Amino acid sequence: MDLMKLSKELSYALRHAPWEYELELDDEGWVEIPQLLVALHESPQWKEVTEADLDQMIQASEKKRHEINSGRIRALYGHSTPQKISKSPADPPEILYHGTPLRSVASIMEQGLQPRQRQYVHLSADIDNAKQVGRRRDDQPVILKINAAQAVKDGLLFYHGNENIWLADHIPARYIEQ
Ligand code: HQG
Repeated sequence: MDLMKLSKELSYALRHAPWEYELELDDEGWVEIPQLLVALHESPQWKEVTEADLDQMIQASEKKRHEINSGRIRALYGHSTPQKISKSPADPPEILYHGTPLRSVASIMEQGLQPRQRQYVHLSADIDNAKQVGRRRDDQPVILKINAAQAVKDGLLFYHGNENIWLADHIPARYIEQ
């Protein structure tokens, strides 16, 4: 089974278009695995998929994009559905990073980091991860440094995505350094 393809399909279903699979995400983005399997089984390429395959898909992925708990599954970050997924605030590292193309930097330094199409701004816990994220759009991304410690002191909320990814509602430009 092509686990990478399965992961992409699940990201699409659980981050962007659950209604196409007749799924409804709860407040925290969870769906019941049996319901997800019913939807997947309608497609010929996924008609054999089991919960064990979903487990294996999560294990095999180099990025932790999904999690399973008590018979439910959810995407950990990346959502664009109209109903904002609720995340519990958590304490981020003092410095976070964000990789972006040079062409976006002037606008970011003016307006701050905005979630754009997604529900949250995505930040990286280390420079390597930020580079990887930025390279999706540009070979030579700019790595912006976010003063998360100061932002927390000032009352901004951060949320945990996975071990490398932190989320925020908006990062004002005063916390961003080039
Ligand atoms: C930019 C993938 C101009 C921002 C990745 C980024 C990540 C602005 C783009 C995760 C701006 C949004 C998320 C402003 C933000 N002016 N541009 N004021 N504010 N931007 O894809 O962080 O592999 O929604 O710099 O690896 O690139 O799918 O966010 O370039 O972890 O699991 O607007 O998605 O994960 O782009 O990526 P995105 P992102 P997966």
